[in-house]
Amino acid sequence: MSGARRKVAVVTGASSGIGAATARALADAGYRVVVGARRVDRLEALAREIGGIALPLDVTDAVSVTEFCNAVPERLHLLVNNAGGAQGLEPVAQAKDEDWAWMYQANVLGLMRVTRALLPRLEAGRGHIVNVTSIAGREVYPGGAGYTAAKHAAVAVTRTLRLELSGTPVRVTDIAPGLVETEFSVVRFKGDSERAAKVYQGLTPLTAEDIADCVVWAVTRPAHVNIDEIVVKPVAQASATVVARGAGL
Ligand code: 8X3
Repeated sequence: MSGARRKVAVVTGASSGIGAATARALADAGYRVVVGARRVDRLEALAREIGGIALPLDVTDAVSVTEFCNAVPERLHLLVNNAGGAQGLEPVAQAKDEDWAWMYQANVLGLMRVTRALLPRLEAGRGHIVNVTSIAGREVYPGGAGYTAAKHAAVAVTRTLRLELSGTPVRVTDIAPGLVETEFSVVRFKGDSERAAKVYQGLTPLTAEDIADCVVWAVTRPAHVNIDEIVVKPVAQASATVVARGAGL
């Protein structure tokens, strides 16, 4: 398809994991993809690979979001708010202000800022907003309060947006993954890859590509179909805390 006629997608947090896999899958599905993240070297390699556009983006920084959104092409059809993450697994009694502040910035304020800036273009393009939240937006677990509270907020923002966009053609989808093996836990445990690996031991976790599949499926339904939410977990995971490790699953 010629560049001019291809639909345009923005994917945030696209330098690795779910974001990068989603950018690849959308490019395969025919989208021209604008990828945003802090790690520009990785982003540029990805953009070269998929014939997309790499733009620096730190969703926790309002100025960076403005610069990013100003550089996004005027024609826009899809926004995938994927940037986010967890920091720490301390109980509330030992909660660290800086971890909580970062989680709210990355998972909630960042999502709001990018969405707010790109909404007029999405409305003009009869677009679609996909927010990658988490089962942590539906459940809680010990040590997870900062992250689960932020993801619950992201889910609330997503649901609110669907109400506010009623009567417009813009679709709003929430993709809520469980255990996906990416850099998520390495970031949560601040570089402790041994501790991070244990999170995925004794089961077959989801891959970033499994989530990208969900995104592509949701956005390729006919224009009158809104997939409100997809909750997706490994077969071995029944809930955030009930995980059948060592069951051969
Ligand atoms: C990640 C899922 O259960 O580790 O979003 O919080 S969980």
